[in-house]
Amino acid sequence: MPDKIDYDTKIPNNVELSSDRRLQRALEGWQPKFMSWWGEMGPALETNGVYLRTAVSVGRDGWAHFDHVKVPEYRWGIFLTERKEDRRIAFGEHKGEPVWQQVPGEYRADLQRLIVIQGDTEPASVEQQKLLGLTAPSLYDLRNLFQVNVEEGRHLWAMVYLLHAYFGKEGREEAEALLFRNSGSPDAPRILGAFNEETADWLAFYMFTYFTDRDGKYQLGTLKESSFDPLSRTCEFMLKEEAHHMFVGTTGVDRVVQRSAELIREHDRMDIAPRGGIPLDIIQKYINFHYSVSLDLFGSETSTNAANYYTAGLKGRWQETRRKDDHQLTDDVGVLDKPRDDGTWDSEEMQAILLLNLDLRDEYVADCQTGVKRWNRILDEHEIGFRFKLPHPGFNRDVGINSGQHITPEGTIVDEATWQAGKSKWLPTSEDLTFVRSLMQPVYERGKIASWVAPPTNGINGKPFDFDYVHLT
Ligand code: BYC
Ligand code: FE
Ligand code: FE
Repeated sequence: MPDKIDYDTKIPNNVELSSDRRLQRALEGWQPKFMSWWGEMGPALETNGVYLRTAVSVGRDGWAHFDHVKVPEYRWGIFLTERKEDRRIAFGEHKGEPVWQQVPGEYRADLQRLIVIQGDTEPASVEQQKLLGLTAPSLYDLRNLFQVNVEEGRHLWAMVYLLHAYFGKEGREEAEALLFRNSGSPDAPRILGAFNEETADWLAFYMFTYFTDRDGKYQLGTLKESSFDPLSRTCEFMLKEEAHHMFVGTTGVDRVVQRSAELIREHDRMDIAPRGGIPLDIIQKYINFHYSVSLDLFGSETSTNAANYYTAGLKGRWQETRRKDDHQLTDDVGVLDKPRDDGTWDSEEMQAILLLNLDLRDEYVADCQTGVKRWNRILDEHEIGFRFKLPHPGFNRDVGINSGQHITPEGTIVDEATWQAGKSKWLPTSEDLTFVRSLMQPVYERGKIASWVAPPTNGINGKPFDFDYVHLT
């Protein structure tokens, strides 16, 4: 399996695509459909070259090459990490057996479903971010948006490759459907809820890349453990790209908080909206929204689907191989906090294997806390008493045991009237959204930046902030 990627072919790849003519033809048939989807649903802003990274190898060092590229000419391709000889199944009932290079018939439907759900999110996010290029706060940010977009497009390629290569006619049909469903479409929406929400402004974009791309990181982490080796290797490479998406989110929110804190100090008032900054309570409402919507992506706290995927060896736990247990979970128990009808909380002991979605969500929540800590440190440095908080995991939920309940950010179970009365304090109101949108004026001069966000401390690939990251037409 070559480490280097072959760029001399129509579809760049390191899977020796040219040795399988049928597969190559099928993917070359899908390629123009992808391109017309990109043209229609991809970034609305036309540019004349963006400073993008392209994968040159899948090895540990030096995998990326940076240059100005015309976005529709980006070389999307199929990149899997190298095969590990003698890789063994790490969990479930097949633990210890060699991993699978083909799809076992009995798991075909489940594996296909997992791949389709994963694949569906990738183009969805590109669709959600379609208009953001029209209002970027700097050329640096514009470049990062396009980088994220082309890589999510490549993640779609990653899943489509698996569908074409291993799932026959049904797989090819699912690959078509991935271009047919659209974010927010009333008739053919994307599969998961969060991917039908709008990403209407740049604060939402930073929050999305912090909270929602982070779900992607955790889900890919569990699929990387899969016994189906091609899925595992694909996800491993996707995770390398994902690191930049995390970076865009973390530092994006950092920079908004930094700028707001500066304005609060400068004008000695919390209401910095008239001074062109985003008030901290609006940032907190955005956190509440994006975090709660992203928690829905983990599915129900108790899930027989997840238990079956685990036992079958299709989807593992976060860092499965580092866990110190039998990796089968036949006798293990866990605890689930449940809201009671009388408005109090109950803890129920359950089989751990039924709580795997919750197990992954707990890992995710702990990771999200690190962002909140960073943002509070910025406030602290500016001697501002306000503190950001993640809301209670039951807050504003549509999936799992808390859906249908009204739970405040503090975790109090309340009635409908109290919820309605509190909502405008907890979630962005239409006035908040209109205000944030009013700040979104494009700044496309080299080295300049919008009023509501601080410049980054470093540029991309060692370049300065005022580098010409994007050539506009
Ligand atoms: N919306 O047993 P349960 C990313 C359905 S993000 C609507 O709890 P399970 C990215 C569910 O289908 C990562 N429906 O579900 C980020 C089931 O239906 P059936 C994406 C939902 O299967 C940013 C029923 O409810 N990857 O990569 O344990 C930018 C019972 O549910 C939802 C993956 O998600 C929902 N939110 O868990 C770009 C990995 N949740 O069977 C990209 C693949 C559940 O009763 N997917 N339902 O008809 C999975 O592992 C699992 O399918 C889920 C759900 C974790 C999503
Ligand atoms: Fe992705
Ligand atoms: Fe991502």
